[in-house]
Amino acid sequence: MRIGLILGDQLTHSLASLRVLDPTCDRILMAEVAAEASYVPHHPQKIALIFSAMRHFAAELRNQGWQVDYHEYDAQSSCSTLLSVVQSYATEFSASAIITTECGEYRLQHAISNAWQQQLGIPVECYIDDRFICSQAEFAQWAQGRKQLRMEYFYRDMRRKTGLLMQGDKPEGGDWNYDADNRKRWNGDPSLPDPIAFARDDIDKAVIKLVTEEFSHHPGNIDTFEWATTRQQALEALAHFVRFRLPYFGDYQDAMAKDQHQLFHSLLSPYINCGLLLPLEVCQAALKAYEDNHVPLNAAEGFIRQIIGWREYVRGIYWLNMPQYAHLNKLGNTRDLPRYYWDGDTKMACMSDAFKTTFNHAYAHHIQRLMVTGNFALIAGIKPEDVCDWYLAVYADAYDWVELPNTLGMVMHADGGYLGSKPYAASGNYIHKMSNYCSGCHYSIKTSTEHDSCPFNSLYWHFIQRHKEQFNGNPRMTMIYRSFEKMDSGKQQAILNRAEYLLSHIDEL
Ligand code: FAD
Ligand code: DLZ
Ligand code: SF4
Repeated sequence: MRIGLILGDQLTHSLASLRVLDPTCDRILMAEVAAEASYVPHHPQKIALIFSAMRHFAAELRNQGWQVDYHEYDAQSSCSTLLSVVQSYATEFSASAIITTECGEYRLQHAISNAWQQQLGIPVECYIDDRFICSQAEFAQWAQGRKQLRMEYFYRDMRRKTGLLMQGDKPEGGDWNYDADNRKRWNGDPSLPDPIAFARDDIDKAVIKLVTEEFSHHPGNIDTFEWATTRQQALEALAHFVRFRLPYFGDYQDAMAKDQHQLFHSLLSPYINCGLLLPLEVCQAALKAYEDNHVPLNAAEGFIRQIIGWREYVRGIYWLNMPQYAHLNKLGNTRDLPRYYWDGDTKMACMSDAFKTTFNHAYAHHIQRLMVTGNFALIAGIKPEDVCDWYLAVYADAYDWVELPNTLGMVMHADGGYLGSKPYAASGNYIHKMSNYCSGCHYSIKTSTEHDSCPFNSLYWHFIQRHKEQFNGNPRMTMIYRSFEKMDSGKQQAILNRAEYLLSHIDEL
């Protein structure tokens, strides 16, 4: 008898390890444990989503005839780690081997591959997670010998590999990427569809009660829990997105609006990441909508690019570079994460709105993460490890393999430009152009040096000046340095003084 361990982000019926196991003689083990639920203060909604989806998945497996052992969360349990639960069941059933699928976190994968076999005294087999389109080995091969890794070229290979939006060997419509068409500001038109809602069953209710009792000290509200917790519901969320939001996804992908956290985004990442939906089936649904003339090419392409492009690319980078990647800090940042990242209380309207959706929904869309909270952390010089811990804790879709490269690489540029060629630093003008935040803000977007000037405006130039040595030679940044040099020296100094003041009062903004 073998034990198949299924983790909280492996809730897929076609999972590699499930294909190897035999329901007539093997057993499945799933476990809610304190070590996984508490190593960062995960948002209560993230824990509730994972626990409830795990319990529903276990019930589905039982219905299919599997023997499932399920360890429910118990703060008093002597089994507080995955290893201790596996140890206890392996002993109870005299298991001959443990069967696993590659997991999403270096920390756990390293322990499973390198220590568990010795600790358990039985073989531990680990199968490749083929829910991903590009395996770790394939990515390593793609990266080998390249001077620079760039998502765009990787993405084109994934288009060729999957055949998605391809006409023979040519991209549909003639171009690979329609990103230039995806930069509209949203002014209320088209109107937003109603969000999808799900009925809560007994499993959901029991989990929400448990999480309320055990994890209310973690940041975030549980009362506003709206996530799907079964594959069936996740499929409904996919269909709802494709029907109502995907048509405008491309146009408004970069837009932001106060109190509108979803806009035309899918909110599917938590389901794709925990296994309720497969990345390829999500892309195929978008492709079909394009083929049926329901959505334009820039919407289908933009959406598919995020999944077979960015999602697979960051995963490749993660596994190629761990564990040292997690400790990179190539800009030498030393500042602590400001208080408002945890309590949401700031006078900056854009940041306040991003925190509000984060705590209420365990979600913020990509541009809020990248250009608001991320941009601020970058230009204020916050320690990358603190920023990464925050993103890992507060979002329902956050798993180390995807959160870390996005935060440390894309946002914080702490890998020195390995993942992306240029830091995504911006002044308040970018936020003003893409949102309606600034008109209702305590700070003035129009100025940089006054006592009420937008903090982004001076911090941006402080960042640019502070890292002149690193970025001066970057051809994509030449224009930026020129425009600073063109300012008269009095203005330059006033901007830098204002930034210094803000940095020394950073918790008060
Ligand atoms: P949509 O805008 O509808 O996009 C569709 C899908 O594309 C997403 O569901 C997701 O699967 C994929 N996708 C889009 N962008 C990315 C990307 N950059 N990397 C990987 N997949 C992408 N995404 C996570 O899944 N988990 C994380 O922990 C995470 N942390 C992030 C941290 C920072 C600092 C930043 C800037 C981005 C992070 N992202 C993360 C990427 C992205 O912001 C989210 O995938 C997206 O906001 C999820 O919302 P959605 O499903 O509505 O996405
Ligand atoms: C995120 C998470 C949480 C909060 N809790 C559990 C858990 O109790 N049991 C479990 O198997 N998985 C959990 N997860 C997902 C894990 O973090 C995930 O298994 C690792 O990141 C490895 O991929
Ligand atoms: Fe954000 Fe500055 Fe606009 Fe205020 S003025 S909302 S701080 S960009």
